[in-house]
Amino acid sequence: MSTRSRGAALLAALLLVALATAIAYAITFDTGLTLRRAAGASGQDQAQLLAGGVEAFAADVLVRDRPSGTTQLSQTWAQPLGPLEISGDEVVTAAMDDLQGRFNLNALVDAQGKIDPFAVSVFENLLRNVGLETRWAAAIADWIDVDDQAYDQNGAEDALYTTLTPAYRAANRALVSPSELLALHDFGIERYARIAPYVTALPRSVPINLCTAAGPLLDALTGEEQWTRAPDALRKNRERNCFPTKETFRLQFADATRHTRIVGSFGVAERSDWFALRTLAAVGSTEFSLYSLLHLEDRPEGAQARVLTRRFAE
Ligand SMILES: [Ca+2]
Ligand SMILES: [Ca+2]
Repeated sequence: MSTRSRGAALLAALLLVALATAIAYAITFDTGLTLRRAAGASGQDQAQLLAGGVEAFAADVLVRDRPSGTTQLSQTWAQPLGPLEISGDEVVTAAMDDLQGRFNLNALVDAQGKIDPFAVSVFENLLRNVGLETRWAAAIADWIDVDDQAYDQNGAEDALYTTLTPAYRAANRALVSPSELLALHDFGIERYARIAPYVTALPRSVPINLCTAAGPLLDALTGEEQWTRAPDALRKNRERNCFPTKETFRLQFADATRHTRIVGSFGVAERSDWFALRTLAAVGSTEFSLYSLLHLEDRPEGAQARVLTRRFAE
């Protein structure tokens, strides 16, 4: 064999080895990926099942708390669950929120879809109490109200939104989610994060539960500054019972007219039908988070908690 052909044979052998290595690597890599994918999918399924179990458990807790007649923070539903280790690498964490302890943005308009100026003034108080500018109250009211006329100099309708890039239009209907606040021009995620724990988007006529209403909301209603800076005092009053009861709340008003307007614009209650459940289920390194909107209904056969909406994040 000439030097030349020996060289060619060596090169061919080296090429074959290189190819074989590449193929072997590709096979190993693909098998590894397939295995990981399979493990991920089964972990995901398991995590979803766990979250579904927690949801059923939460619904049951709500039904069990129902006969007490009030919905208050000392009850079982209000106690956060976990982190709870189910077995080895399965962990769940969950917490339930009473949505009637929040300001219902859909109450900014009346039954005809017209802005309720008193409700706007209460929302301005709430914005102020959480450290935001009061001007956003008019903007969100215009977003919801049926007409196309700006409420005041702080209002915003299509005349503004259609000039933006990209252009869009006001919803002019009840909110489906409080996250629609992010549609307001320049509102931004930071303001949203600050107001989000205090607002909700429920049917307009759902009343505020005084026993679970946050301090800044109670203060927004009374027009005073009693609880915003004293959350511990409010918590203490709620350790065992509903506080304030409808009667205690009424007595807080020096001006009875304001109390009547609160009842007229929002309605007040000592129990709730609307709850949000947040569940995080982890199986190994796979996580699954579930948001469930629960509605408690009284039926002839007893109370029942129905899931109206579910949102997932993996
Ligand atoms: Ca409008
Ligand atoms: Ca308007």
